[in-house]
Amino acid sequence: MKYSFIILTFLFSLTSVAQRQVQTINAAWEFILEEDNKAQIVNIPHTWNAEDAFRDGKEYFRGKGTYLKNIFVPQEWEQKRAFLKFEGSNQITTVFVNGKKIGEHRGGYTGFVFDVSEALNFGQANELKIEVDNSHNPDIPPLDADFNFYGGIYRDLELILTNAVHFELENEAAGNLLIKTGNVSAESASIDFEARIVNAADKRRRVKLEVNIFDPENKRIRTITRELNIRPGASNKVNITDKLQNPALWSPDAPNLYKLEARLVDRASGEVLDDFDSKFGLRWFEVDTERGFILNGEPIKLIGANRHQDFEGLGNALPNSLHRKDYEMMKEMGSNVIRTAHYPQDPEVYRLCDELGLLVWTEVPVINDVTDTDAYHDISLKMQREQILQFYNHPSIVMWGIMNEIFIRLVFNNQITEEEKVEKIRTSVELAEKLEKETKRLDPQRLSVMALHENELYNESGIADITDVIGWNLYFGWYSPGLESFGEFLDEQHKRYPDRPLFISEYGPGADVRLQTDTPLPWDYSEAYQLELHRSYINQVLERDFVFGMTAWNFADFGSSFRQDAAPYINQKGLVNIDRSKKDIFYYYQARLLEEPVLYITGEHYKTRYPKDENEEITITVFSNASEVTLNVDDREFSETVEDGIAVFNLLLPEGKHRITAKTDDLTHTRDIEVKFRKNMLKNLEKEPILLNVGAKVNYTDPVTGETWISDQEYSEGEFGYVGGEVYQKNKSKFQGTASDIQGTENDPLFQTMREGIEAYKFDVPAGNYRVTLLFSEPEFNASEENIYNLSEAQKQEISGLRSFDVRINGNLFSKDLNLARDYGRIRAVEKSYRIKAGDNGIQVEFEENSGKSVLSGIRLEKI
Ligand code: GCB
Repeated sequence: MKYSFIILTFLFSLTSVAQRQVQTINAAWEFILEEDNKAQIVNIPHTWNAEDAFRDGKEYFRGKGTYLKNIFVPQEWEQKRAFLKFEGSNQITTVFVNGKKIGEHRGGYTGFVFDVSEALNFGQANELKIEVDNSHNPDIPPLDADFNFYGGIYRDLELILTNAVHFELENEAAGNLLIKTGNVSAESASIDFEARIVNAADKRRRVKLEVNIFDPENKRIRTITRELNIRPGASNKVNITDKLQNPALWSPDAPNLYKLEARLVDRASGEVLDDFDSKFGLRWFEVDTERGFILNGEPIKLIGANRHQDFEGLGNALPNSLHRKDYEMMKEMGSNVIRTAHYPQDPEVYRLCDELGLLVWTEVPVINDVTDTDAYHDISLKMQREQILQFYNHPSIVMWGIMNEIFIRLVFNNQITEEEKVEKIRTSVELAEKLEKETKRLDPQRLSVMALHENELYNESGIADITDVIGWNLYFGWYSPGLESFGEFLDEQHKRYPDRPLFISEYGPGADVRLQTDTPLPWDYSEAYQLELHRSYINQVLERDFVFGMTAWNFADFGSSFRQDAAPYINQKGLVNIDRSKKDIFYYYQARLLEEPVLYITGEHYKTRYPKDENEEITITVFSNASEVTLNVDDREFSETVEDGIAVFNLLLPEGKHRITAKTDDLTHTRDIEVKFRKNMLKNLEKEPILLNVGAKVNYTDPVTGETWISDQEYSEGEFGYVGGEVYQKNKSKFQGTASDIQGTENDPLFQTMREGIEAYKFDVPAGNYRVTLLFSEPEFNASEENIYNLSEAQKQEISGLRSFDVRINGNLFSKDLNLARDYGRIRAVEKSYRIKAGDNGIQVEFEENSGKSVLSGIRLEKI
């Protein structure tokens, strides 16, 4: 054997009870990544992309990883059946036992089970080898998406031991047995339990199936038995139906759960051969365009969030406790609905949604594009079957999603011919029809749904008419202009398709807690703009009964390797950060959604304010669901009425520290803030440097140093500021600045925004010694990763021609022919400090262009 193994011995007590044994085998696997071929010991849940997806962007490793482990198999197992159960492994998983291939599973988001019994050697060590491959595969969804396809066995791995006679495990349901509930009303509910029993022994077995049902108080309310004779090698299906009177209904407010326990008993010996249990819930629902979503006869507006399954530092390999934390937080936020975008999530997730009372839209990862092959279509269907069968019993699930934005690649592909386009549409519509049919065949009761992006093609192609309901992913106020256009779009859709129940499956802007302002704008990544957009969307949905709900994009920031937002490789549309610390907007949802009193002064990341002087107001925003909020600032008191969960206080405050206390009848919340006047900054230079976020309208706070780089300002006499130039905007993008991963810094937003063509930066300081630090980065040159010395003459010429300027401070030429691209390379943070002796004319930093335009990203002035 090539590698040294850790031998694991399982200590089963096989003598007394002989029913099913389930245990995780997560610990200490030897792991080798194809890329480096070095062995290491890892624990499952595991991914090999937890770091590189956030470091290397699109280049994160997609390929093969191999997991190895030796397990000791006792002689007693010879009479048993042994299974490996994967809750999820991305994306092709191949299992070998003692060198023999057992099977392969394709698809990274659903569970699967392999029967390994025949390959085991008893009374000795057995080698388990699991190969996992997350390479791009044109036949496996997702083909392309705005999230990372982290490779590895990233959910729990279990070893299951059963008797020869057992409930079926090795099928698409991965061991789940279906509990179908029907005709649910306040008076009664019918239950149909479907068990499939396998006899892997070589003789006929006489068994008894015993089913017990427990009510939400855990009181046994039913015992039903069936006697069966099962031929060797056969699998028998048994249905047990029952009717319950006056059921305790399941709902977000009262998530009542029943439990079903099934046991297989040997009729001769009385030995328990296998067991299965599952919770289930009783509720009914419908949706219509007039009254919205109706749960147990009552209309309920669905408001919540989407959720991706990754976490800072862990990729997608989360312990159950972190899944739990997310869902508890979403409940705490006031959500009653969750979309598990864009794929089935950990089984723990659905259990939690049942327990917490969160309605669920869960979907298969058929997203952005479709491959026109049988293989692709078939695996999409298989994924949907696995999803439905594995999570069938969860009362929280109300919608099965079949696709997300399936035309988005097509729409943005300008290389595609008209003919190819027609073919793409045809295969996508065909797949949607097949998925719809399969979904309804397996579960006629729940709603089918697909999510669309803002494009007419969904209507024209007819794809939007396939599922029961439609979800629109709408980004007005972000990718498309105008917050109000959101409602107009919905009204227009409703007018044209009055019978289509609509849901807003995604909306939201990027927001980075390091960026703050009182005067927000789209694409400034400020928390204030995030509030503006969410407020407007909630209002516009609440005004429209034909929209039955909405889920914000996204609950948490998540990894996306191609993204170049304010924080590179992270989609920052989260209501909480990727480490789950809360953004202010989280509390806003509480104020809008919770019944219990809420009061929160915003600005957890905005504690220092920089008005010009005592005549410029600062804004204190308070969230509450009371009708009025009182604010005590030092010894003064203000009152404001609450509108849409917000009380806005525009205050003139003196310089210094202030304690702010907000009060409602029920609650008090206090926050300390500090006010610093810009007009006094030059005077205060002895104590504190001036830091400017040049070319930006937002303040940037460096979380490591705690320093704030204040928004830029134009020079006026006696003050400081820029002269000339304009805010840099790359390729007319919406984002002001260059949305890039700036090399050599964690302070990307500071270097992403800049002023171009700037003539000077001036500070009217008194005479003295100063240090001026200039922050630059070349925004244009980001095509080549090449080492500057390897470039061809032509490339060198091109770079040299980009921009060159001289930096002169108080008349002294400090930097001649500063050529950022040539001297430092692509989008890289460059800081240069200069010591200055200022006379009576203050400090003037001048930029003289030799070719192209000058740029400046930031400036720091210190007295020394
Ligand atoms: C969408 C996609 C989602 C993206 C999101 C965004 O419409 O469905 O996967 O992450 O937009 O942030 O652009």
